[in-house]
Amino acid sequence: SHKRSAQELLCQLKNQVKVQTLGTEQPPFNTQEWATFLPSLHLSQELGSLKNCAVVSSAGSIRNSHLGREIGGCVIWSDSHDAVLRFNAAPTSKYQNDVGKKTTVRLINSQVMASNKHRFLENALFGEGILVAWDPAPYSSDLLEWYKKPDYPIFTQYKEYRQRHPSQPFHIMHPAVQWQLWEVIQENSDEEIQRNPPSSGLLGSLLMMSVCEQVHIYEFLPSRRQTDTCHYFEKVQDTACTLGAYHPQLFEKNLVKRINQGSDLDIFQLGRVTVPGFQSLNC
Ligand code: NCC
Repeated sequence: SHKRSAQELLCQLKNQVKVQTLGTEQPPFNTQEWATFLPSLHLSQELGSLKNCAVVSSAGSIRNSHLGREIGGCVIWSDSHDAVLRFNAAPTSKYQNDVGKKTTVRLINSQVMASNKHRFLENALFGEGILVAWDPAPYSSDLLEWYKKPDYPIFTQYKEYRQRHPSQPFHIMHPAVQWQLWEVIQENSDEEIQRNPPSSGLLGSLLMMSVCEQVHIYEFLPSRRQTDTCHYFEKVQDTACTLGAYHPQLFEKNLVKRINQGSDLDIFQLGRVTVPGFQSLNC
């Protein structure tokens, strides 16, 4: 079969993956109750249109990268990115030298929202920026089916959080996004991949590509600092963190490698991938 070029792949992503958050248009969310919880603005409206954005993976290999200044967000540093996206419970405090300071968007999976470990409802770490939650919904993306039986209790936790922190913007990603993205990964892989949703890393990258002119993705493709340490903020060692067990991470990373517009040296030295935002593409 024809192997798509970088431009073709980018256009396929732009046209096949509609990055959207839940609104009150569709059942079961078209109720009075949900209208009080779900934000009135969609995420793209809330973020507006951004120029340079950064996506910061949680990989252990970002440790000692000194990428903090480049990623930005500190008053005494120049702000090289207009928006920074981080994942799950990844902290900035104590790691600013390597991961930067500000958090504009935090993408969290429903497991994080439900686990006791992260104390999601109280932990101040989740208080900065716009929250976006997702849950591994059934492949059908049928909203009712998902609503009755989410993988983790995303809806109860979401409501509880909104009640406690009513002024913080908080969106839920539409489950169709993960499966549209999964289809693109599968269509561009030689092997049959497991039918599990892509990792937060790829979902977050797509999210930023849908609102930014250009996106830098840090330490998603491993640099020369590659390590078995899962996260930059924990001591846990696990090779599956980088190449994946549940998520089709190997295939995700191959896809990102193919759309990278930066050099291989940037990946090797900085752990940096550069991709255009959808608005910068002519397709
Ligand atoms: O580890 P996690 O991911 O929170 O990492 C966020 C994203 O960073 C990229 N990453 C991370 C570590 C690593 N060594 N290499 C990487 O490239 C990945 O792109 C990853 O998506 C997730 O995707 O949501 C995930 O969440 C964790 C876990 O639920 C949370 O950290 C909360 O504890 C999952 N781990 C487990 O279930 C044990 C992980 O599989 C995926």
